[in-house]
Amino acid sequence: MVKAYIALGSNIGDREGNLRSAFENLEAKMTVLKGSSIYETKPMYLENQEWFLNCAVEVETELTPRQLLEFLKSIEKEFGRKVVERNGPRIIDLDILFYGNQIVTEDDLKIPHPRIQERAFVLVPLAEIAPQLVHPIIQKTITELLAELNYDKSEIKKASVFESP
Ligand code: PH2
Ligand code: MG
Ligand code: MG
Repeated sequence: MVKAYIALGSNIGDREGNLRSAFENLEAKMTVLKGSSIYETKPMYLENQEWFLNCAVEVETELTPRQLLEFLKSIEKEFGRKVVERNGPRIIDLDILFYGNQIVTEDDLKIPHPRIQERAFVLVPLAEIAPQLVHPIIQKTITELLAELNYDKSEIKKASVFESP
């Protein structure tokens, strides 16, 4: 069993409903140990789109990184997610952040997720559930990464809280 962290995001339709039902879908194949609050966040990179809801979960899984990726993709597909513009609007986005301490560098699968350290919409929820987690490449904790990131606090607003799993 490996502890993994997954980021969830949605900015189309019933955003909160999408996150909650993705959360339930995850539980079909793994144990969700912790869920962060849900945050409403300003879109990064491509700014001309709706604000996102984002959260992060800690899971325990027997799936390999590849199997986990395929499972997350299958959930995204079930939601009817189309192949969309890079960084553009999405019904649901499920990204692997960490998979234990493992480092994976394949063309279509990079773990840790390469942009964790620049994304407040990932670090803020993650800091709630795993403040002392050490990034296996950068060798800093989530708390440290968040402290080093310059971001506008008004662009990350706490929206609601998952019921504890
Ligand atoms: N996801 C992106 C690009 N930009 N911005 C926010 N606030 N939240 C996201 O989940 C997000 C984003 C690509 O997946
Ligand atoms: Mg993403
Ligand atoms: Mg993605």
